[in-house]
Amino acid sequence: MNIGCSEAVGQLPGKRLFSVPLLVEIYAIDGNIFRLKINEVSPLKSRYEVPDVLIKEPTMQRLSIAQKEAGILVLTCANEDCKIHITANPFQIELESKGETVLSVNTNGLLYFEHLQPPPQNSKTTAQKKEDASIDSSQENQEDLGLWQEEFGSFLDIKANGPSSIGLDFSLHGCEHVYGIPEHAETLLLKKTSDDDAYRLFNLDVYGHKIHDKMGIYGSVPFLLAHKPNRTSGIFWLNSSETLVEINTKAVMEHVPSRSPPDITKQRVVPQTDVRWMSESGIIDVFLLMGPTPFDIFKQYAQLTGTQALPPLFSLGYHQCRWNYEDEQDVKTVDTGFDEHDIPYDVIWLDIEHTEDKRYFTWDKKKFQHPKRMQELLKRKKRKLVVIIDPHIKVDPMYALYSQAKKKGYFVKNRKGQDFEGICWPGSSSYLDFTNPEVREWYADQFAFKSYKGSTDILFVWNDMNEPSVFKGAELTMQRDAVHHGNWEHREVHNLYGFYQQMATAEGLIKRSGGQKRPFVLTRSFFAGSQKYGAVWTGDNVAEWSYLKISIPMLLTISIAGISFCGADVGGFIGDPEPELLVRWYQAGAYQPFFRGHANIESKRREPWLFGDENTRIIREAIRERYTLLPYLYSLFYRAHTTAEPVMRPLWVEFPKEQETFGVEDEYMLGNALLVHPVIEQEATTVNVLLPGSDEVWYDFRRFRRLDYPGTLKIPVTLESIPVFQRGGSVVPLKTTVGRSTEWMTDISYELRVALDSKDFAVGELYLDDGHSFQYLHKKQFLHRKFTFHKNVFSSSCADEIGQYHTKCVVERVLILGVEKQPTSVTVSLQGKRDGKDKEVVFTYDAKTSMLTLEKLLLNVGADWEIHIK
Ligand code: MIG
Repeated sequence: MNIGCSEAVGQLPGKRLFSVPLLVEIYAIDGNIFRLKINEVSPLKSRYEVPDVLIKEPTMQRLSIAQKEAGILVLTCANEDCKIHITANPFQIELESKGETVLSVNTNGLLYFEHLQPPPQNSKTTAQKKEDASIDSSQENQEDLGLWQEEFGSFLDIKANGPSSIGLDFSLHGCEHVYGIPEHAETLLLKKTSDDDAYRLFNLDVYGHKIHDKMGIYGSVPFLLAHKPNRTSGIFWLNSSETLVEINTKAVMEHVPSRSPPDITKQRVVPQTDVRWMSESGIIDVFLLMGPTPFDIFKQYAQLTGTQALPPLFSLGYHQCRWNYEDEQDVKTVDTGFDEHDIPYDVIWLDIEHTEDKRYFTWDKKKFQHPKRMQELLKRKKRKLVVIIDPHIKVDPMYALYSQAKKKGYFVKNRKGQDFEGICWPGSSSYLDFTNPEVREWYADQFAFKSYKGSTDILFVWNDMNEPSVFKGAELTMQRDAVHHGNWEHREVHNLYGFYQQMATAEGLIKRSGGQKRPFVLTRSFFAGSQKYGAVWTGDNVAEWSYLKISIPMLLTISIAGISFCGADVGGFIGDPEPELLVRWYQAGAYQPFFRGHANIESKRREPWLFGDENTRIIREAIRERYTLLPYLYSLFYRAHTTAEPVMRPLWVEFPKEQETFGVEDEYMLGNALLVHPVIEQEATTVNVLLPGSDEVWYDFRRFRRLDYPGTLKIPVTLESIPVFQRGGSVVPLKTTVGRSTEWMTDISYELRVALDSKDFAVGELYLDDGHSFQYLHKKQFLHRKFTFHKNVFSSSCADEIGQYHTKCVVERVLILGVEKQPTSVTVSLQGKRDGKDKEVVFTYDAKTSMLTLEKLLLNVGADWEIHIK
């Protein structure tokens, strides 16, 4: 609904005050979301509105007018739970849900909108002329010009449209805990900002980025979550130019409505968080997500930007990377090393040195003479290859990719209209303009087997340097006045550049398989919605304990901002980890969504077996544990894909009423069943683990012991320990053993880990499909099973009748934790075979751990069955 006009005041060069009308639009969107759009009614040129991030035009709901008087408008939503109060003077909007004011807009009056103006010196001045022409040196003109061009060191940024920034403030009532807006090497809980210290969203290549810094690094998701015990809400600021976010929490007096006596209003002190967003350009387009639960927020955000793509199963295995694996022999030796040391792994990676002088899509002719042969070897071992493909293209007329793109005009231009050239790995380079759909299509075609010589269907892709990184550029990135498709300046689309490259790459991989296979693409730069195209990692971290520690809140923040498939370089990219740190990092990574060991070109070799037998053994254990956990992880990814639940979640998401969890960032939940507290301190002998929830029961995931008292426990640890706890009430599906890679494990049987809650109940699920194709989607070839323990019956039933998938795989073992006394008999009955012949089951009971073990079950994982315990 267009609710009227506000005004932006501006100044013409001649110092004449004038104002332009703004159009304010408010929409109610299905699913408890509001959208607020503010733009000039008739800007001199159209202003940038972020395309391609929303997965569809949101479905709008009717708003009806509940009250209308001079300067006041009250609107109600169809369900009448929500009300919007709008006042004209001062311009403010309040969103109310179920009688509670959740969020208000412009409370601090910080709405601003630099409307477009004609350039100074009237019409005869164009950006180009300004650069070289001698400029009227009167002070007035200098000031005006100052708004049209800015110096960054030796760089001059000429703004084609002049100043065009925007900003607005929001107040979150009753909230003092806010989260989100990755990417920063920062705590999970967002901090108050002081002057010059706003959270910055501006994608940059920051080698060895500092910890506890609000400056932007590789990716940006302008999505903030606010939480208080009875409600989670969210603000999604859809803008891809440089954005700053200021946060201020304060205590305010709130009126408590009381009925009797009517004229006495009580007051109480409540927290309030004010969040101010500012962007360099574009329009104000903001989505206000009303929750009320954390999972509602995730759904609402996914409704706008999409869910996590379902990864191919192999990509959830362990990845071995380094800058660089030198040549084919090196690849072969490392690959064999894993077998010799009995360590599973799925993917070996090649960094930039594998190419012919950093010409992507090519191979170094000496070191990688027979790329296909190398891939065939890996394929026989049921493993994959990932190669790096950066967005910069070497300026070299002999390089087909370059000359074609040049001829077609596919590069980003500089402000003079020539191809932008910057320095990057290959030397002088131009940058593909991925914002152009035609360029993306062409780029996607480069992945076709016949175009990409030496590639096979086990080759997948890694997009790096896509902030974009430009050596010797201002802040190591592209000039803001570079020009993209549609004549948009780089400043408008900056934070979207990496998003588009990953989009085009993922499309290319799908296309080359004739639409059959799921892609895998890792990207360093990302934006809201990148989850649809693959995985992200946190870039160039350092082999120091502090970076291991910060990786947890960084990944949690990325996860709640919609991108579940994320990880940090295991071991730390820069430098050389001491063995203890490396071991601890493997243990942490084994329980994180994307699990890749990586190292800098200057770092010593660090394949898992290079640190002595004992460390090799412990790393092997951690990686093997990851592989046994894959059925659970894969099922979590299916949930992320279908219902937008983050795989890795902050504790508060699972325990939204427990205040003590709100700031926890040294442990987290993996799904709703496992609490993980990685050891991140050097020479730790104990860790303090918070097991939340007063009526929860927790079990040690590896020793099965029941931990009777929730609260903070001091848990002794050795170098082998990975403190993981299973929540009572859950069932976790595992594999009984591991294979050399995920593909070797298809037929390995399952173990179900059942952990009873205080009511002797548990429920869990398993998702299963072929692991690599889109048949789960197009032909519904999948299994989705539900396991329930209730009244001493453990049963397997179908969770989704639509899915069909044939498997010979069986459940071999069931471990039930928290069984009070030894049963006298355990029998199993297969549904549909009710011939009265229930089979006896072999069981053992351990009174010390109160664990019941059922073995040699051989129950088909797709069948319905019941196990009766008496
Ligand atoms: O700054 O391609 O973050 O993972 O190994 C160096 C070489 C460029 C940065 C990536 C890193 C990768 C490296 N790249």
